[in-house]
Amino acid sequence: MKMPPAEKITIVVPTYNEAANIRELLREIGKVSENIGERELNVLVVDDNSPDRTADLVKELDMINVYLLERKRKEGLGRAYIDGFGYAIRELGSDVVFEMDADFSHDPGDLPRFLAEIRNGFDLVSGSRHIVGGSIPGWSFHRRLISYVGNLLAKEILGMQVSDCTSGYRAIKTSLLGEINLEEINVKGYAFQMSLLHSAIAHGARIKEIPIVFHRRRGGESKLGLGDIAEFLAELVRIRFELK
Ligand SMILES: Nc1nc2c(ncn2[C@@H]2O[C@H](COP(=O)(O)OP(=O)(O)O)[C@@H](O)[C@H]2O)c(=O)[nH]1
Ligand SMILES: [Mg+2]
Repeated sequence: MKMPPAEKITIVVPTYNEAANIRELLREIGKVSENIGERELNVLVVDDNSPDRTADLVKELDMINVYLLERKRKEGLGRAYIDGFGYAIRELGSDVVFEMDADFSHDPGDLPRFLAEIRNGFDLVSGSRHIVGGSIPGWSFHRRLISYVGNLLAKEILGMQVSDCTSGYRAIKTSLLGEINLEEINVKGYAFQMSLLHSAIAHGARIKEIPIVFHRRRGGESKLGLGDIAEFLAELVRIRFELK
C-alpha cells in the first residue's frame, strides 16, 4: 500500500540581531523534531541583514533542514513573515507553517501541542498568554500594559473574539494562507499578527487558542518600538473603517 506523503512543516523564525540566541534555538528545535514522527520539519530563518551577523551564524551551523532567507534591510516583522511564508510554500512545499520568535520567548517544546490541534482540524492554532494556563512571567508593567491595551482595543474596535490577538507563536495551514491575500496585509511591523488573525477570521478559518507561557527573552534586546505601536493603532482604524 502506498503511504500518504508526510506532512511538511516549516517553522518560520524572523531574526533581527539574534546572534545571542539563534544557534541554541536551532539546536533545540532539532531535538524536538526528532520526536514528532511522520513529518518533515524545516526551519526557515528570515534575517534582515542583522548587523550582529545572525545570518552568518546560521550559515556556519550548516544544519540540514535549516534554510535561510536573507533580506537586504530591516523591513519589519510583518514583511519578514510575508516573504517567509511565500518561500515556505513555493520553495519548500509546506503544508503547515509556524510563526516563532528567535529569542526563546516561545518554547520549542510546545510545538507538538500546536500540531495536535492542526491534526484535530483547525486551520490556525495560536498560542495565548491570556487564557487559563497561559502567562508572561517576568514581563514589566509597561509591556503588560501595551499587550493588555492592544488586545482590549482589538476586541472593542474590531469585535475580535480572541484572547491574544498579538501572539507570535502560531501554526497555520498553508491552505488558509492561500485564501488570504497576504500582499494586502499592508503592515510592516508587529501589527501583522493582529491583521493576519483578522483576515483569517474573515475567511471563516477554524481557529484554536492554546495556552502558552511566554518566557523572557534569553539574550539580546527587544525590537518593539513606538513605530510599531503607532502602526498597530493606525491598522485598527484602517480595518474598522475599511480604508485602503
Ligand atoms: N526579520 C526581522 N525580524 C524581526 C524584525 N523585528 C523583530 N524581529 C524578530 O521578531 C521576533 C520578535 O521580536 P522581539 O524583539 O523579541 O519582540 P518582543 O518579544 O515583542 O519584544 C524576534 O525573533 C526578532 O528578532 C524585523 O524587522 N525583521
Ligand atoms: Mg521577544
